[in-house]
Amino acid sequence: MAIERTISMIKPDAVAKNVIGEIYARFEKVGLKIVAAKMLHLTKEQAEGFYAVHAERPFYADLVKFMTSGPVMVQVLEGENAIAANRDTMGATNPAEAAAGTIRADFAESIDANAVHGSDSPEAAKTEIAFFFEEGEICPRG
Ligand code: IDP
Repeated sequence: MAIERTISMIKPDAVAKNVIGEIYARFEKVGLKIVAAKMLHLTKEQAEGFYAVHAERPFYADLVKFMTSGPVMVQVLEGENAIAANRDTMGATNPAEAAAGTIRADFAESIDANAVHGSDSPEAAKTEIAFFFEEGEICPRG
């Protein structure tokens, strides 16, 4: 099995709900290790850049507004098949369709305020990690 790194972001709705620790516990339970983390309040430019792939989608403006509405907690997760393991732990984009016991089923409000982001491919993980972290800010834990 491949050891991978991926980006996880706890979105403004979940930070406001004060469930950062509960969400971290879900990662730890499936063997994902947090190897870097920072809290930040995204600027409009950062949110637009991070979600540039969705720029043509009808929900883009609302997504940027939501993502800048409060602080987010961003972390690099490391572990076996980390990208898929994180996506499985998050659950489906729409919390109404998310499997029981997933982060979105338990903490998300709606398809736009859906608690967490996770990279969806190795290419996205690489780009998103570089978007938030310098290599020297990541601490491999073995
Ligand atoms: P993902 O976060 O599960 O990877 P994506 O399709 O990449 O889902 O969409 C990125 C984010 O855009 C979602 O997490 C959600 O916040 C928002 N989004 C996606 N589809 C819709 C929609 O149909 N309406 C409103 N917001 C949406």
